[in-house]
Amino acid sequence: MVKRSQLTGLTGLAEGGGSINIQGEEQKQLDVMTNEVLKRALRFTGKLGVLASEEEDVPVDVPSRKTDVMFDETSKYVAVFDPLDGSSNVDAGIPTGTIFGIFEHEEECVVENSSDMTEDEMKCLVNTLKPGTDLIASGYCLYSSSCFFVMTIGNGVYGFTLDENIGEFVLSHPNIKIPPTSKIYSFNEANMPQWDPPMRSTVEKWRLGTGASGNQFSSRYIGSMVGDVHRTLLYGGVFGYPSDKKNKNGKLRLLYEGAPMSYLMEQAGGLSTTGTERVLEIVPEEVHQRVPIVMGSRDDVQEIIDAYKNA
Ligand code: FBP
Repeated sequence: MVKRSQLTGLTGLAEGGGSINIQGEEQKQLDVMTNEVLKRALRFTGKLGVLASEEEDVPVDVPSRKTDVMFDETSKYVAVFDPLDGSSNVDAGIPTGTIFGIFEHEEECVVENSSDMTEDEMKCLVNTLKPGTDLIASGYCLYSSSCFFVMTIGNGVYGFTLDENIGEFVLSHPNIKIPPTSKIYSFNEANMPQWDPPMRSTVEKWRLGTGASGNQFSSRYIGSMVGDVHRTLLYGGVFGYPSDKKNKNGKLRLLYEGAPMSYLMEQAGGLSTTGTERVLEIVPEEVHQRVPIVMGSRDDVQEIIDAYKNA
């Protein structure tokens, strides 16, 4: 759909710009369509209890019907996803992607329901607001020069490339390990003057080659998290959207962007921090909460952590 969007008129804003998601963002047609496709595909598995998406206001209960072909009484899961990350770039043909995370679904989760939500809605929420350390799988699909599928089920990170001739994702990057140090940083530098001093001073040192590794860093930034994380995993580097005076919690969403990508990064031997906290240990309070993120090559991210500690 993404590749043919220019030909099928699936470009531009949904409902001519009238469709706004709970975060106040104008939804692209492709945001809405990709969300629908993922919801249907996941529901069809018969294994899903709840799903939470960037494009859904609240977590959605997915009661699978006994008639569902693959209905399965036993193992149930919770899926959290960003159906089309970087969608602000999609009409210009710049890489975008889908990010997902999978948790166990606790059918019998106990809820103190002090809100006006129904019992079921509350159960959905409780089943969804879990820290990244509870993830059992995560990954992304990158829609770019090639279509890449990169995932972990907690035993290393594996990358596949779509072979459109056979319609299969073929293992092309077994056991991805991110280099411990690097020469690439990837941030929206326009926000740099607003960054916390430890963050700003470390990146300034990297520019001058006076940081801990002595490496002279270069800058790469696509503006699509999936694209920037994919390059960072393969080449090494530090990507992020740190806290700044304007956005105390940065821009990226913890549940379906930060945690799934941090799980991948740690499984590949990298680190992911807010500057002061391990992203995977943060327990979400809201489905769409944002979190400052700095992730990538272990020694370089550690330099940021140390800068915050010393500050
Ligand atoms: P969505 O497109 O899913 O809302 O994601 C947010 C995002 O586009 C990330 O992919 C990217 O890293 C970041 O925002 C870019 O933000 P900015 O344009 O402020 O640099």
